[in-house]
Amino acid sequence: MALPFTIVIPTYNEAGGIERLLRSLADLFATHGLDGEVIVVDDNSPDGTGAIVDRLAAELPVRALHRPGKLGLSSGVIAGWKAARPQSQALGAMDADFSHDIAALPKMVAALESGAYGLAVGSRYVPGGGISNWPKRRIVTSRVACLLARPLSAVKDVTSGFFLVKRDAIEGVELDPIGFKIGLEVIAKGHYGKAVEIPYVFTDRVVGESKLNEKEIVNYLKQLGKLYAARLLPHGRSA
Ligand SMILES: Nc1nc2c(ncn2[C@@H]2O[C@H](COP(=O)(O)OP(=O)(O)O)[C@@H](O)[C@H]2O)c(=O)[nH]1
Ligand SMILES: [Mg+2]
Repeated sequence: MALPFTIVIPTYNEAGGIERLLRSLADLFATHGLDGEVIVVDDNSPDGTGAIVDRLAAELPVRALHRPGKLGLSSGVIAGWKAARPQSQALGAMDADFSHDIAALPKMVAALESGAYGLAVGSRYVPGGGISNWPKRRIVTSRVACLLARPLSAVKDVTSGFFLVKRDAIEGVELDPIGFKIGLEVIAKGHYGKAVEIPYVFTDRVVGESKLNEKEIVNYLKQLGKLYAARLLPHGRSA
């Protein structure tokens, strides 16, 4: 039997592509016999993304969670997981802009289903993975970001926003809702046993705009500081 899972897509101004993505996911679930639920967490996008998802909820395995304003990517994913249907045994995240190749998703589900892994990470940085059209500046930023987190995990693509984790691996784990990198929180703090990286080629968005800005880079450094402090300071203390 297929492993029931919930995948959360945080959105802010993704009206240009969200319908195509949700239809593609529904087709993928049907083709591969996946028992997936999609929750779109929309932060009152001025471009009407939330209303598009509400309309599609009548015909696709998707529902929208509406928040009153732009509250951040990671906190959106966590809010979506809290709203996941009870039968979902795995929780995941992906972006709304087609950067994450949905063809990797059935492999991620299969990895968890096999029982060998508690976490499957869509990865740009293992053989077969890559980045197709990012500007050099973004590639360097991403590489440095991963390097800075190296001591925290053996996972190569530690800043990936595309992953699926067993629900019980993060139950009771305090995930910091700061910034963009919810994947790093899960990778650094989850009790998932073994992780596997599933290669995919990241493709930069062709519709809409990136929401990554300097503030999110500072948030990432703060997040790293907290994770290192939690590892290095005596038990029970944090920075
Ligand atoms: N709900 C919500 N989603 C967000 C927020 N910031 C970014 N996102 C979504 O998070 C995903 C990744 O953002 P994106 O701008 O593509 O970042 P990039 O790929 O690093 O350039 C997209 O689906 C965005 O719409 C936010 O504050 N709230
Ligand atoms: Mg993007």
